[in-house]
Amino acid sequence: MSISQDYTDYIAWDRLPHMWCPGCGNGIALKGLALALAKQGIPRHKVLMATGIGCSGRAGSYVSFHSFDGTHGRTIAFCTGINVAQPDLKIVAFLGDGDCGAIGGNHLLHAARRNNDLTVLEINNFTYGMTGGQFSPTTPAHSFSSTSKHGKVDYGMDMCYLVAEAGANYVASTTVYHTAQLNKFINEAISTRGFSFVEIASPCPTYYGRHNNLRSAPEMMEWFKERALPKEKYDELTIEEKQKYIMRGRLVQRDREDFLTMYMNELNNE
Ligand SMILES: Cc1ncc(C[n+]2csc(CCOP(=O)(O)OP(=O)(O)O)c2C)c(N)n1
Ligand code: SF4
Repeated sequence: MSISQDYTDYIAWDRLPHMWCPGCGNGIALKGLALALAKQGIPRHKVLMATGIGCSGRAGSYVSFHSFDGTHGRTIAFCTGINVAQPDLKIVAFLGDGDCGAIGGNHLLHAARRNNDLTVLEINNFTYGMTGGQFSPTTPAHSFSSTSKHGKVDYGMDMCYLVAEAGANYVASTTVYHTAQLNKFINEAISTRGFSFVEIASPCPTYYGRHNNLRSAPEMMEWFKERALPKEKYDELTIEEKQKYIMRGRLVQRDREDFLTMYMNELNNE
């Protein structure tokens, strides 16, 4: 198979048009991945996109390389198995905040702790898009959703700090408004051996936006522009203030041995 160097080679154009609403951010994140794969010249037969259930999960249908559609919340667990069976594959999980933060949160933490060689792109639209706009673990406190009509009473979870503390080799966060940074972070994540994680704040004007007075895609993009703070500034905020802002920056970049390397070393030392 030939080496692809144009991002368009990684998109399954014959499967378009896509099913995402106008103004949805999933396509921008997907393009960021395609650009990174092209930049690194990774052959299509060496990449696997793993998705779960959700609007973000449809991304696997729009790529021209291997894709795998897992059950809701379990995709990362499947990825850890695929990684040890097919270590030469570049595995990228493209998951919603509900999928990898709620039902799949346990798998996320343990894959980060084990430092399995895979990349997780968390498309954080602050809601369960596919099922009608219920709140998710990343929905900020006081936000409105179809299950918090009077305002959400618990705090949104900081996924990046959790994954970083669990042991991932690479953790970064940005928004689809900040495309240059988004493309750079995805590129760095897929170049990392071990567990890498990029949280990507992404507009869902249909649900999160509609419930929170951000009814159009441009309004949501303005919100990201104003509310996404560089990490140094974000870190100065109180836990209450953080509910109103999004962190933009890289938390971790290290080269701790990944799970499979450690495993093989242990075997060889016996
Ligand atoms: C085991 C299981 N539980 C619940 C569901 C219902 N379900 C489908 S998608 C979804 C949440 C989607 O939200 P998210 O993962 O954030 O993705 P988005 O649609 O926002 O991209 C839920 C709860 C399911 N399909 N399977
Ligand atoms: S419901 Fe939200 S997340 Fe789903 S496709 Fe529409 S805008 Fe995107």
